[in-house]
Amino acid sequence: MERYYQEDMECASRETMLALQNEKLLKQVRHVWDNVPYYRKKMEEKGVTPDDIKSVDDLHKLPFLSKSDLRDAYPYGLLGTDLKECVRIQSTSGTTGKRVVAFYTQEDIDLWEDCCARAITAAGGTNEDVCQISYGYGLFTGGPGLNGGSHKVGCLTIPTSSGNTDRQIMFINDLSATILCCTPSYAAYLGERMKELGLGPDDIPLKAGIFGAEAWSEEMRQDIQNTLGIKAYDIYGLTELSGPGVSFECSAQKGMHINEDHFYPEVIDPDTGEVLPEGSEGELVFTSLDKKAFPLLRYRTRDICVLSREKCSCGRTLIKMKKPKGRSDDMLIIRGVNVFPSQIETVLLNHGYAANYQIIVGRVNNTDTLDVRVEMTPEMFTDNLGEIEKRQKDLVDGLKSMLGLKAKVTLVAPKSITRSEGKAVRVIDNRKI
Ligand code: DLL
Repeated sequence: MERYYQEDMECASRETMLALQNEKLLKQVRHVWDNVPYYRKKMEEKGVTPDDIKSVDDLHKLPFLSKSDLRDAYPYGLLGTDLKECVRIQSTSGTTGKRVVAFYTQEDIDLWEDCCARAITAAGGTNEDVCQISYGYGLFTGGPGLNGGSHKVGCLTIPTSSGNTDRQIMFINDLSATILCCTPSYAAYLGERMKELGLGPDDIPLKAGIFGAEAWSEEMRQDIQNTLGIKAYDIYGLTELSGPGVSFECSAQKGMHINEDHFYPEVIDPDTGEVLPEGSEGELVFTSLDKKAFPLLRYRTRDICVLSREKCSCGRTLIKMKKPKGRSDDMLIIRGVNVFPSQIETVLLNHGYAANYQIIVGRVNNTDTLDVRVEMTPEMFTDNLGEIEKRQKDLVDGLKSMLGLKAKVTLVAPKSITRSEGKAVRVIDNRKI
């Protein structure tokens, strides 16, 4: 039986949801106009006032916000309340430029944790479960967000944070953890380590995993499910909008339901900004409908995705997004061809490899080069050169048919690629260095 955390919202009729979204949007636009001079100026430049926005159909009139706006407005420029009403900040890892700092009032945290509680409940979680949270705690939103959701559901919560893999495994077994929350790459690593310790899927008490924060392929899901003997659910979110729980997967495991009573989604053409019809692939844009401290309108995520209102077997009516293909800024352009790391991952896993790989891009004599280093699994490990060459050629062919590009493939020994405890870094683009 499917369980819901907030059934009235998760299964609302289309009319109820739309009426709520319209009501919240009008209030939110007024709130931003009155309290966020940075965005008000953008609206004025576009010649829009709150009176022009009567429903979500008018959203396209509003200006976009992008990561560069967040950097320009750092740290307080997009704050929608007095600082004394805020109780927390969280922040992105910010590999380039300034970090994004997001602010929360107590109510903002409350609705964020509700979103995470919906995700945990959709993965089968109840107050009888033990939920181990191996996302990082601290400025990263993964640990704190799911921790709050787990409390709301009433699970016994184990806040291990990431790292110290053998201790993670000890807690899972000693305290009979039934739900594991971490990045998919860390889940794969935990599975690998358990295997080394002689633990098979039937020896582990886990029944479900809630994995997100990075793009992962359907093939990787199968792999993790088999190794850990669990059902693996996807979860999506970003710091700018609160953190994990913007959308979450249900028992159907076919895309994530967006918590659209809080986050209104659009898909746009990333080049022209034009809003695309449902079912088209494009850049996801979100409007936070009720966050007060950091109320972003039409925020461009750079995630490439497809929305769908197809009826879902779980009974939820919340709109769904397909697995994001990756970020537009993760997309590599190699010899003029668009390549997402997730496409390479699909080929590798379809050929029996695990998701331990590195993509190295370079340029020689003005031509881009694509090198894929992938680990052999312990079962396929061999020093028979003929065998290795045959395997490499199979992968070159597989990548050619997926990408339309010739790549160089190098098979490396098991465990020679560094494991990640958080978001995996898979691409090294030497053209940028
Ligand atoms: O990664 C929040 C989060 C924590 C989500 C835990 C899920 C679980 P940021 O560090 O701000 O926030 O990174 C956000 O990560 O724009 C996507 O590009 C990517 N991302 C997040 N979830 C998924 C997912 C957290 N399920 C950025 N699939 C987003 C693919 C994801 N990409």
